[in-house]
Amino acid sequence: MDETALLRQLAQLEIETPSWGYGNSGTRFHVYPWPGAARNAHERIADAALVHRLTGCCPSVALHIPWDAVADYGELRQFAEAQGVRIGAINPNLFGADDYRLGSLCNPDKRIRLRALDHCRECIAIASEVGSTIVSLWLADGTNYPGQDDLRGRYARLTASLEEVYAALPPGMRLLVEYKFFEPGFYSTDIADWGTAALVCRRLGDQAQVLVDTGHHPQGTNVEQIVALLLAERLLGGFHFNNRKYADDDLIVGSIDPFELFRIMREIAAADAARDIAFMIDQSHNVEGKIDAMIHSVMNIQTAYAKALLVDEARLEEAQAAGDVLGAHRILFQAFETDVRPLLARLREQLGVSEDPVAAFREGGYGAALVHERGITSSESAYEQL
Ligand code: RM4
Ligand code: MN
Ligand code: MN
Repeated sequence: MDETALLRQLAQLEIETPSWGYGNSGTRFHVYPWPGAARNAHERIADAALVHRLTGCCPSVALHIPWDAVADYGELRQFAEAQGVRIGAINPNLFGADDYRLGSLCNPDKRIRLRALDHCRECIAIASEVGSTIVSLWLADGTNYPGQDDLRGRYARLTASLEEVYAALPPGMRLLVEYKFFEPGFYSTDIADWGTAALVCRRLGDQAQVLVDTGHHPQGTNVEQIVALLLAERLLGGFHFNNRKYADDDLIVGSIDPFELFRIMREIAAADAARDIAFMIDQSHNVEGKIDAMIHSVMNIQTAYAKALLVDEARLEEAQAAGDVLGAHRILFQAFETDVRPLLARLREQLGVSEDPVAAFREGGYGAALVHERGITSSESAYEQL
């Protein structure tokens, strides 16, 4: 691929950032307030818009309802548009209420299942109102002890509930079904893996696709193979990017294992599938600043994708067909080892942003301005509202 074609492909990569990545968040043990962190939906959207201005490639922001609930979604949409971004995926929150102790859409109590269903319908309506085409569903449903509930019964409730959610989707709206192998359920999780999510999506129809959160797999899982299979089955809807060391750590994507991120993006590049996929970040920044961490994450995804586009697919195919194991591996690895910083600098020049957007944020006085405007707060953060 020549440089013009490479730059065109790279310029098409759009990354959605999450509102909840801009507020204060923490572990079970403590939330450390970050000076100037966003305190409400409007401020979170404003931060996402700042990230877009500095990177030129993050034109949308995902919302979590009710963390980002407002009285007037038309006004919120206008606010976002005035800031230069649009509202992206709407994430129903089916874990932040006392009722959900035994689950939401899989709860044994029909009244609670209906409450969860109503919330999903409300999120679909919100998505329509703000002009979004994605509802992104993660269920915290599961059990803690063998015998606590009937596993087949829970699966039956899951599919019946999701069929109701699916029936409420307007044409053109997609339901992305996320999976996670454990937590908060420690014995069973109702959508534990990509296979379950894929089965459920198949059952629902074309508007349902799988969402791969890169932090939601057991240690050592070959995530890029999951991506390859879902792509082959046309079931890959999008990503929640973050990185993990041990479990669902929600660390900056590419910070622990940039090679894994490269391998994932290479599957996308090889299938030429970027335009059909929602690239979203799902991170919580607990001990670091939020905005520069988000920008750094965006840059890591661009770096991985740039390297992925450099894989010499023709030579690789030849080596594979010839059974040249090491030769094939070296071709892949050569792309990973390439320094793509000059290429990305040219991309950013074209996008009209700094060649180092993290430095542009850090040296541009933005942090100090936000502290001046918002002060230090620990009372209205997303996670604390739980
Ligand atoms: C979950 C999952 C969801 C996210 C919540 C906050 O682990 O990743 O996508 O919305 O955390
Ligand atoms: Mn996620
Ligand atoms: Mn997660």
